[in-house]
Amino acid sequence: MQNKADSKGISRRQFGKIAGAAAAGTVLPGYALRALAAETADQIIPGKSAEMIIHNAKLGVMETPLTLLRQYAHTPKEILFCRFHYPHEGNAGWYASLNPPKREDWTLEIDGLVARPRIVKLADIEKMDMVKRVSVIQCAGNGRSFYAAKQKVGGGQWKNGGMGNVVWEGVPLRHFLDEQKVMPAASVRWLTAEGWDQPATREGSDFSKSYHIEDGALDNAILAVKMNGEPIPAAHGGPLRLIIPGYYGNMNVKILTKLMFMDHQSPSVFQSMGYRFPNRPVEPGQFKANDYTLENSRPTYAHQIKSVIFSPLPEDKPGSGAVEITGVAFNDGTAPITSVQVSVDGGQSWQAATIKTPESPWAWNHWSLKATLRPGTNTLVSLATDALGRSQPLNGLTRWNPRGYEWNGADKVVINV
Ligand SMILES: Nc1nc2c(c(=O)[nH]1)N[C@H]1C(S)=C(S)[C@@H](COP(=O)(O)O)O[C@H]1N2
Ligand SMILES: [Mo]
Repeated sequence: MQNKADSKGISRRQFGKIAGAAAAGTVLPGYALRALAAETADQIIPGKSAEMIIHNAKLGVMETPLTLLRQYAHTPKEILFCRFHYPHEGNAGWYASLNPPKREDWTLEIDGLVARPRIVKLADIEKMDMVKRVSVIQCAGNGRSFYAAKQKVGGGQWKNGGMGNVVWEGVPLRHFLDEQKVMPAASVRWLTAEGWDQPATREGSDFSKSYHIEDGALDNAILAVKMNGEPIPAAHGGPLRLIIPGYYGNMNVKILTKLMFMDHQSPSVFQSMGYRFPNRPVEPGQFKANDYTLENSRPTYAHQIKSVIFSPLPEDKPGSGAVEITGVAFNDGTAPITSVQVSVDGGQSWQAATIKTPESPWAWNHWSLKATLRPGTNTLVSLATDALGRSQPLNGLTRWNPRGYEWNGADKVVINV
């Protein structure tokens, strides 16, 4: 039997195992029972829309259907995609058992190669001057399912809904980076961020991520305390989250507890093995999911330029004739998006869309154009380019990689009229 995820996010094989064990009278961990019982996303993470697409109930991984995502300029917490890496057991359900300390007890530890390691209270961070960053948060695995046209890769089969456009507010990271000035600069090369969540087993790797201290993206990074004008919900990393605008989701450590200044990067598998992209193009079979080394690959840091068609979608069932095609485009924020070309005939002819000025360099660029749909099959394609000349591959499969990251192929929507 195929290990295919059903709507509950548990694979059929897993379901069989869990159900079989239950029948045999085995005591199941709480999270497994709940995963079995959970029908909809709101039962997994309270407050989430029941319409979310569940990729993994046990880990709280869920995607936003585009029909919901396209309705909001700023993605509300109820529908923002969610990704965690550890199941949390407990009688109250995994989300409740994630149970991070209360806001008033929250601290950030600053440690490593600093002259004065210290513990900063969240309350003190909140007294500092705040800045806003409107930025796209996107899982590096967003679009992974499209690689299946070459060869399916393991992991959540994300379509385009593993992203959102969010208003973050917090204290510039620079303030804390200046700490490193007290040590010989040459020895301090990496900043490592760690979250409150812990692996289920002692051998498990902590979710920690490292960044080059000199990395320019850190200049725009903030220690965020607000999301869309409210305290960040725990599911999205509250009360304190590192936000590096323009960087893939995994680099935006949630429920942040620790910043470490180091002369090496984190040994966590999430830094050394996971969330990496091969330095050279690879073909299925040639390079495997465990072949990654620090030398043959790089971390999934900056967003690749990308566009996504929001409307029309097949479920809109448009008729033939005039139609407005809309969508969004974004990149890593280091250069403006200069064009979005759109085709309704599978790429034979192209038209330029009108791009609305984005709210920030890292935010969605909304684009639209008027086109005509004909009876039969209409293959809509969108292709963004930025001021640095960076563009999306027409065929995203050329960037196939064994962990299925950084999909940014020209977006395609097939509409049968
Ligand atoms: N502490 C912690 N931070 C984390 C993760 C995690 O599992 N634990 N997952 C990362 C990944 S892979 C992604 S895509 C984003 C998801 O952010 P969201 O759940 O707020 O959408 O959080 C990142 N930060
Ligand atoms: Mo992710």
